[in-house]
Amino acid sequence: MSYTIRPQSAQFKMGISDIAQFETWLSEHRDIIGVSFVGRSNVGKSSMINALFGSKTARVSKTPGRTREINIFEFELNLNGKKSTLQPFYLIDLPGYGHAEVSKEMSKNWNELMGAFFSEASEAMLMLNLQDARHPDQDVDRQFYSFIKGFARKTILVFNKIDKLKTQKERNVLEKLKPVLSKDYKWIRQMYFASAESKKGIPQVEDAIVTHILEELEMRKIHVESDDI
Ligand SMILES: Nc1nc2c(ncn2[C@@H]2O[C@H](COP(=O)(O)OP(=O)(O)O)[C@@H](O)[C@H]2O)c(=O)[nH]1
Ligand SMILES: [Mg+2]
Repeated sequence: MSYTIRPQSAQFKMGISDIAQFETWLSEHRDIIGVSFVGRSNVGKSSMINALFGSKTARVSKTPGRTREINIFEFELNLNGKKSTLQPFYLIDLPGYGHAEVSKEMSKNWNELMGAFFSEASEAMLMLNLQDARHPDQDVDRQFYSFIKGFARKTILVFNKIDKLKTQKERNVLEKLKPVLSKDYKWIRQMYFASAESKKGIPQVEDAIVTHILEELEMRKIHVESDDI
């Protein structure tokens, strides 16, 4: 018995950049279960979403920082390769941070949208934070962590683009960073190494998302095939 993300099941619902519209949406979706993606712009959020949910789910941009909207999708799970009877779940692609050359207006909008998300979104939304394996733990990553510090959301950290790590030395840097980040940021539950391009580590990240969903369902006493937990 095993659940997986149902490939190509993610349906785009809407893109929101207006704070009032987003707050309304959040208030109407207090109990949703799913996963939200956040990270520095160009870190590979859209590519990772496509690797996990099926190609063409999210737009992969060549121009960094083009995604200024919150993009909301619904997706389904498979059970043993067939569409499960479980409800749809939510996938939220949050606007990236750390993009140079943003206007004051844009960064104000980012702050409002993200502030609303972290304070009002359902607790059952797992946060998947991406960092660049070759350029981890940047100032902007740390700034983002201080921004979300008070919210202590369930988070997994994925170091993407590991295909770009060529030397043992580069790998060691990451291995050494893991305990430092765990200590500094208690809300990070697990860390993964992955590549949206080579697909290495993607099944492990998928497992983490599915496990999170099944735990949330169990807590709500919704029947899931129990071998899986
Ligand atoms: N080598 C490599 N490149 C990647 C990987 N993931 C994304 N990219 C590239 O990084 C750039 C930004 O990716 P995108 O998914 O648009 O990033 P986003 O801004 O975080 O959504 C694109 O040129 C991708 O092809 C990866 O795992 N390995
Ligand atoms: Mg993107």
